[in-house]
Amino acid sequence: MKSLTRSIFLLMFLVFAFSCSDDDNPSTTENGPEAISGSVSWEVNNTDINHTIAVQLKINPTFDGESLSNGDKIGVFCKVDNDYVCAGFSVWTGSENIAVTAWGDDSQTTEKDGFSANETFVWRIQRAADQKNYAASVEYESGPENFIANGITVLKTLKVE
Ligand SMILES: [Ca+2]
Repeated sequence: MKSLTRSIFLLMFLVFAFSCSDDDNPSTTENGPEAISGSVSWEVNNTDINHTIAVQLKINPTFDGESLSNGDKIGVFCKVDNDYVCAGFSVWTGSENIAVTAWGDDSQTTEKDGFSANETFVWRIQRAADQKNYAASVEYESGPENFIANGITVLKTLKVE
């Protein structure tokens, strides 16, 4: 009789332990990258001022630890009023080096249509799979880390996490 009671306790413990680990799984998923809410425009104004940023195949950009997919967009955004506007992007192929052309503000137009001198690059990714947009973080290998006319920069890392 004693061993039966002990078995029941053991069984209850196991059921409890398993239900706890089940509860843990969804929260692990929730801790993955969070998409930017609302619509994000990837329309770009091609002005005559630009800064080139190389994204080499060897740096292996990642989304939640997995390599980016063919068709994912990698873009740089500049600040206009209280919003971020795309000022250059390139499509990742997964098989070659790419370069993102960041466009500068055209001083001949009154509106802000690109990066100001020394403005910080804000990086975003759009996944080809579901068209969702995510904030990305980068590290720089060489070159200026802010916008400068005719600048050339090489990325060291690019990830969404
Ligand atoms: Ca302008």
